[in-house]
Amino acid sequence: MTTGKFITFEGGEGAGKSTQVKLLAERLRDAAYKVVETREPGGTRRGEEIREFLLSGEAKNFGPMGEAVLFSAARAHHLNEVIRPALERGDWVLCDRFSDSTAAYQGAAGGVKPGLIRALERVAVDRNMPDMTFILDLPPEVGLKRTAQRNGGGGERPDRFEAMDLHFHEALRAAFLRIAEEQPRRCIILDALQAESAVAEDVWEAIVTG
Ligand code: T5A
Repeated sequence: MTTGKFITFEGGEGAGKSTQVKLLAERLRDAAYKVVETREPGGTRRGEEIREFLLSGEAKNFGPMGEAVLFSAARAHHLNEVIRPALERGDWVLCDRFSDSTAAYQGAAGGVKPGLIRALERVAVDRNMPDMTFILDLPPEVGLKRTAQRNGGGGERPDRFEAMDLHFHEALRAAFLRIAEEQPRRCIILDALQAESAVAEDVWEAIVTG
């Protein structure tokens, strides 16, 4: 593990992506690697503004295609400002969601045609696909329960996508599993029903075995 890698974490709501980004970052730093932790949408000041616009539901009227364009615009900026410079320095980049989320949320579950999703990916991502993607898989009911608990037992309102019905979340799960099946060299499916520490061990094993 001499130079940094670009690692993304994907999956449905509450699958444990943020938790695993943090745990892997700690482990890599303990091993003296430089690590950039980031997320999508977000990662830059402008990206965080687009995040707020999208997750508040204000962009919902643009429809899934308009939202896909906004996610992709934020992604192109994020790649230019944060991800590529970090990789050029030799740092590791751990990103909570990336282009597979657009393919699953706006594409498979949102109804934007695969050709349009691929065209957006070509424009926004080009050859900067992740080296490795962890797909955290679990039944959507479990993930949504975890996010509701984390959001103060229902005190905080669900965001634009958490608020979608179970059918949408089941379509997401199937979409992520399909992506993993289509791109087995890049994607690793993890059982996200396991304890945090067990998921972290699976992540670490995949990292060290390359
Ligand atoms: N989106 C994003 C799109 O529609 N298109 C796109 O292109 C992109 C990039 C982002 C939203 O935007 C959508 C997808 C999303 O809806 P977000 O707030 O970043 O919004 O939402 P998520 O990425 O879904 O993140 P969450 O914070 O909701 O879930 P995580 O990160 O998967 O889960 P995490 O780690 O915060 O854990 C949730 C809770 O579960 C516990 C944690 O302690 C926490 O309380 N937990 C576990 N409990 C039991 N066992 C485990 N193994 C656990 N792991 C974590």
